[in-house]
Amino acid sequence: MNFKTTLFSVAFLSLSITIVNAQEVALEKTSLVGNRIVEFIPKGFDQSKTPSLILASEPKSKGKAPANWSLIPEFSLKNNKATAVLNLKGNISLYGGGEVTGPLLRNGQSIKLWNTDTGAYSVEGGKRLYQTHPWVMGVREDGSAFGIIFDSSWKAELITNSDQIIYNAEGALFRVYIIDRASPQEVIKGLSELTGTIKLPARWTLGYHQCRFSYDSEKRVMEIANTFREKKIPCDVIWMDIDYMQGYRVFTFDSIRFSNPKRLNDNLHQKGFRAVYMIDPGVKVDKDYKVYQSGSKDNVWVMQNNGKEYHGKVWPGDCAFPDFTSPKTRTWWSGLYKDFLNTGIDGVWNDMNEPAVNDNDFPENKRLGTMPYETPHKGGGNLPQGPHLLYHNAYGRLMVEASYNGILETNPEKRPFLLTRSNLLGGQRYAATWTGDNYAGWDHLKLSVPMSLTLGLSGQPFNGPDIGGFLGNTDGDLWANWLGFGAFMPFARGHACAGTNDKEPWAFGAEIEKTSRITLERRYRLLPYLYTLFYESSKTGLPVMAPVFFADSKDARLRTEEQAFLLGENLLVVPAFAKNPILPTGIWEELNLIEGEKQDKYQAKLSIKGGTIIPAGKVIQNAGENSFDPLSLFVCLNEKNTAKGELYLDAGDGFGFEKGDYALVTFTAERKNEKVSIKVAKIEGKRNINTEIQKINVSLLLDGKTYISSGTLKDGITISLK
Ligand code: NBV
Repeated sequence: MNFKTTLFSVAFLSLSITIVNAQEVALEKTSLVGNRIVEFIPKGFDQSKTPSLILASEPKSKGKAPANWSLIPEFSLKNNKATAVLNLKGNISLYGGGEVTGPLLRNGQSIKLWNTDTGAYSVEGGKRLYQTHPWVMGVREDGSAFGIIFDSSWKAELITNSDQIIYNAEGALFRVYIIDRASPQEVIKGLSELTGTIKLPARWTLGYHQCRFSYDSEKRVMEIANTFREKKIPCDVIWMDIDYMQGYRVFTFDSIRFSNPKRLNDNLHQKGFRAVYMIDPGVKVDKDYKVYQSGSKDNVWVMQNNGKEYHGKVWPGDCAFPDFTSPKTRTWWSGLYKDFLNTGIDGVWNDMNEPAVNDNDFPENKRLGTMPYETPHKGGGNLPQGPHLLYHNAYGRLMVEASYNGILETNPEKRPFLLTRSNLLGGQRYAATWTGDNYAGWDHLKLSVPMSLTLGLSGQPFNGPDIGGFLGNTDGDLWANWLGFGAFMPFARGHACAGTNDKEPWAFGAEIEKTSRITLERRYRLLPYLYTLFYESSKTGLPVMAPVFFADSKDARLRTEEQAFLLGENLLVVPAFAKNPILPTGIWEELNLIEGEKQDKYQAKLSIKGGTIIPAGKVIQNAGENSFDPLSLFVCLNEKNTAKGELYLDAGDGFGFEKGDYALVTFTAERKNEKVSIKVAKIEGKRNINTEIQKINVSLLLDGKTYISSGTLKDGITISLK
């Protein structure tokens, strides 16, 4: 045999082995578990090998799958690794996959599901990010849609070809859920019926957030806070990144630079700010450090197969890692928040929880950036013992469950605010998120729109990018452009990496400062609308920031639009950078909120959809101030000369709303001849809002003109068009 034939036969042999090894796996059970939601269980599926870390609760069978159900996954196994394939018929637009780089439309894409610290999204060409969302939604030509959940946290690859969705897991068989409904919106609702929704966040979390790695002393934090107030630039939150800690030890404060966190937090509160502090999972291995001592005593650490603690390097040097798969560990972790939060901390930021480990001193072929795959996790409760390969993608999700519980237990009268870098589909139940370490460049500015949209289409509405770009220096032009539309994203936070230039709204000179003020004033005027959207999202799972095709899922033109976006379904946002955006048809009227915005080249263009009413407040400096003095309603009539809109309001924090202390007000408008009357059609909830909303100003936007009038909740408002 000459050399050539040997090579050929080796290649042939491995090819035939591949084919022989892949075994088809039949379906064991198919059942209806919700309104047009079908569960598929392959033969041999074993929950002790693939537990569900995604679903909010165990689905209950409601009978057989509909006889004409057409979407049926095919399972196979190769070397004990499971694959599921969904064959697609027709022309389908694919979306989802959670946190991804690349286009909004996912046809012809593939991603790796292995949560990774990926500065500038550079690892594997951006195919592998910080989070795992084994979820794809397909929209058919007729506007109907379906979605598929691969209920697994094993390391995996998700391929979205136009004719096939393929999920290759590096682990055991898993269950699949398919939702098939009349529209993408109904499919997203189905996703949240299975995986849960966000909890209604406190109102202050919807304000502007200012962050930097790091404002490194109490003095600097107060300088930043005071500057916002002096310059009258609205802001609600200042963030404390890792440098507030004592030698990067979590749950400690630097004894010199942050010697009195209570004083700092009190001072921030006095000025109408909230304080959010970072907590990482790695706990410094230090026998004199209380957290390490108590964790060791309670046996909470991830241990290696050889019985020794697993140690990995992170900011503080060698760290031990809580094994969050164990309920006992999660309880221990929750308990750490009490003293910490009692210094007056309002919110928590969990970072590095992929978990990221710095193994740069390892030889290149041994670097994993996290724990070795075979590292065992204890499990407990519903979770079996299992290797890191199974639990890695759930590490951040289990951490935020423990953090969330600790925050709530410490302050049961407040709504927890938690931001996480890593998560798993379903983890929106515990934490908001941001899109990790982007960089200050035009490509990442533009990418931030499809990234946020895709997270929203994957069950996580409360998300946003580091506005301005985290890595690298930012110039005024980039900053103002980014803030110009970033201010309309659900989570709006400016952030900056250590060693980069100042990136606060005033850091780029007077012109950009003015622009930034206008932008943030626009966001703050829209807080009543935004808060209403978050309320709706907490009920339905619908995205706060939605793709333009949500305006008409039958309109094929809109399927690729990823510059413009919708806030809710009634407000269209076209960023200043957008070139030839593809916009929905029908009546849309331009909405202007702040004087000077129209002449400002950095501001996104806002338009209201015909048939809708958008509630707005006045310009305030933080979300705690009275916004409804007066309440503004922007009205845009449809072809039938009517309009409708909702306003949700409550105490802004706490859980009184669950007992009825809220008001969901429905406004309607109707034109008869030359008169348009606007009235309250319905108020749901027990909150008395007559003192909160005394006066209402209405702006009717009609054919490019604005008609103004005012009135009260009780009497309504009439506008004469003459
Ligand atoms: O804690 C520092 C940073 C943080 O500012 C950033 O937002 C995280 O994504 N963190 C990552 C650690 C490493 C940054 C190079």
